[in-house]
Amino acid sequence: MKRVITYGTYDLLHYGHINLLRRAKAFGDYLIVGLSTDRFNQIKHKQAYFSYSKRKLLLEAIRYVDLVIPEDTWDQKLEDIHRLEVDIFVMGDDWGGKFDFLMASCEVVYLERTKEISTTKIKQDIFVR
Ligand code: C2G
Repeated sequence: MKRVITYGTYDLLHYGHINLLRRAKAFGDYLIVGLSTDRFNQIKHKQAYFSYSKRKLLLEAIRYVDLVIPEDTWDQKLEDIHRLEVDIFVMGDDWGGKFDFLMASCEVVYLERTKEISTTKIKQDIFVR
């Protein structure tokens, strides 16, 4: 049973997120998502449109996602990986190299981001309509 983990805010869920989750799941049999809490989003200077509970509801409805846990801090990843016996850590390559320190505990994979879509772009495009 290969266990995969990834982290993010996943606000205004879009096909770029789904592409990431589908490819992350393909590395194993069980995918855990560390979903940024509203408090952690403040630390990340991100103002999510949907609350944590709404974003969690959406993620849990995705066939690739097996478990959603709260992401409260930058440095919980190592503890999550050990506690949840994670084999592979996956992130989009906008984070390339940022989490290489986790290589001591699990495989680290950065996947190419889906081009020309982002939560910020969705907000901008809707705003100007
Ligand atoms: N993503 C992607 N393609 C896009 C947009 C996002 O592959 N067009 C990926 C990101 O690379 C990330 C995941 O989808 O792996 C979630 O994206 P965000 O919600 O923007 O995540 P972020 O705010 O970068 O939070 O501790 C890690 C942070 O919580 C990551």
